[in-house]
Amino acid sequence: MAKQNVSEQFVDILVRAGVKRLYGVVGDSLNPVVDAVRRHSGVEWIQVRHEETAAFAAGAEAQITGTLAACAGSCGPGNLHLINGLYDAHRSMAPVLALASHIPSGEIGLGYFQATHPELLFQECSHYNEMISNPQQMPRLLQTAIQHAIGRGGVSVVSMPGDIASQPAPEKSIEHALVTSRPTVRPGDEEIDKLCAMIDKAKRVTLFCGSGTAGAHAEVMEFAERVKAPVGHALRGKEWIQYDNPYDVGMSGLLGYGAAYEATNECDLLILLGTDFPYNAFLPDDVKIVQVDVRPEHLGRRSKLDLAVWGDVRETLRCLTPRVKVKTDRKFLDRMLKKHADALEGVVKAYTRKVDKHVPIHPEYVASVLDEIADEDAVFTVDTGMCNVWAARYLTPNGRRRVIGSFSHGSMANALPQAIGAQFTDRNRQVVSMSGDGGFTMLMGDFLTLVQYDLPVKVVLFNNSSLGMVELEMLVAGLPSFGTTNKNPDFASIARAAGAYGVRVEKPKQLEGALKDAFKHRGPALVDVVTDPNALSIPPKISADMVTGFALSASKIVLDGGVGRMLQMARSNLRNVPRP
Ligand SMILES: Cc1ncc(C[n+]2csc(CCOP(=O)(O)OP(=O)(O)O)c2C)c(N)n1
Ligand SMILES: [Mg+2]
Repeated sequence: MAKQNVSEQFVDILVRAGVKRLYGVVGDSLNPVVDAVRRHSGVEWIQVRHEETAAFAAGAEAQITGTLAACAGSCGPGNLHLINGLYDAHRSMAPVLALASHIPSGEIGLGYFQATHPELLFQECSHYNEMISNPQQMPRLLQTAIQHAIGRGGVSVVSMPGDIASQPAPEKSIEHALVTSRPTVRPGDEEIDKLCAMIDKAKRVTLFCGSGTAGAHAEVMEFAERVKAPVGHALRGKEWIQYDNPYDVGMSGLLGYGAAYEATNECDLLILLGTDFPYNAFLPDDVKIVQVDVRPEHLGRRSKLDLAVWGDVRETLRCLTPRVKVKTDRKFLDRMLKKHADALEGVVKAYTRKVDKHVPIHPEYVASVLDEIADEDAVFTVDTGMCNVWAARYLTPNGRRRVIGSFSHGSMANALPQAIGAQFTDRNRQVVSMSGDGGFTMLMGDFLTLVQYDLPVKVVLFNNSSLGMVELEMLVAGLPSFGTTNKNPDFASIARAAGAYGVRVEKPKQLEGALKDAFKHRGPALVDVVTDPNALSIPPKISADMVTGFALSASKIVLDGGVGRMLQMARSNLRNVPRP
């Protein structure tokens, strides 16, 4: 076999680690690697218009497949543009390998054109961040980077000067065995014993679930049944745990609804399952709390713990469930289920508006129609802003749909680039980008990527000509809104001019048909829905102390809007509850 250069070996190893495509923008220092990609049949170069898109797309791909994805940026500005998307991938624990190509090795530290220090820049958004300054570091350095990204779940950055990338690789590429999946982590016997004893002693157990419950739906349900526990969730746990869940008491947090807050605060033992829920103001400080997490560094960083259990949720529950005593008293569970249904009922009553007639179109109406007509296995990507609220309230999870957002990093403009990454994993799956007008225009250049690759992503634009979420924040803080209006074009015309399908919807009665037509279209499509900027989920009456009060609780009150199909679910769960 002919000797490889460093770039060829780099690409070869990525392919063996399961990477199917490399998202990025070409540039001199990166050219040797891009050339190696061009010559390798196992990997595709995906040309985006902004490197931030590359990183978001790779992060989404990794979140959909659970396997390594990759992106690249050329030296200096090219890799600086990656950063925000990499922060998001890292905080979403998505295994992503980023190649930050670097200025010529002989010029480092001398203020050369486009000089930066990638080893400093990417420090905070990676588990591993090293430079290849000598071909001898290959292939071990890249393998180590890959193991970090997969093993620890997050980003690894490899920076590499262009001149090193074209040098011969010293060792020929051996078939090195790489870790490509994570192990199951079972807690120690002592922890299981202690946890069993605590559960057996407790009278009212509540489970609160995060994204660590992915793949553990059956185990959580079985455990909840055994100990008669209400099950609440954080936003990132919703897609994994809310469906087919007779113990569901809703979501806690700023966008929360239902009785999750009550269930987590009125129990005598709260078990946090795979959640790094950040808002500790919503967690109780006077009940016993146990946290189960596969990442020991997450244990106890949100609340005081009475027991810290290092293990993955599924494995922990598998050990635990047969060992805890069956509880027969459903009083607490039934009371919480009732509270949950009542809470949703109350909200629906307070917010019943003629949304199907309201002009400008109410965004909640858009979200509810979307939920009705989208495929059972659709992927929704959701922009940070009010779209988060609509997605949390109106998208009905079913175990097959996916909902991806920037839920931990909270960046705008995530939805379109994440939709690109999601769609590349499967061109036949419906991918819907729920975009805000602010978010969409921030990385609008990459709408052209949909056209360039004929990706059938459907962009549903919640066009309220406003940075709505921030307007709401200002309202809650008692500030006049300022700097929040967007002067927007007709986005549908822009989409059509770009070569995509584009339609503008201003009347509610056009909405369903327009969405269905766009979904039927085989290529990229944009539905520009002109939504009401004043249609935030504001309760009919806001009292002065709500506005001037603690911002968190005030926003929560303001955000207590519609609840979509959740009410039906809550009602059906109540069927099992005996009437008093
Ligand atoms: C990169 C970035 N800049 C600023 C913010 C602060 N921010 C959060 S939501 C938001 C407004 C989003 O506006 P839009 O996309 O139109 O969505 P809307 O809330 O109007 O539905 C802003 C400015 C952020 N989260 N990320
Ligand atoms: Mg907006």
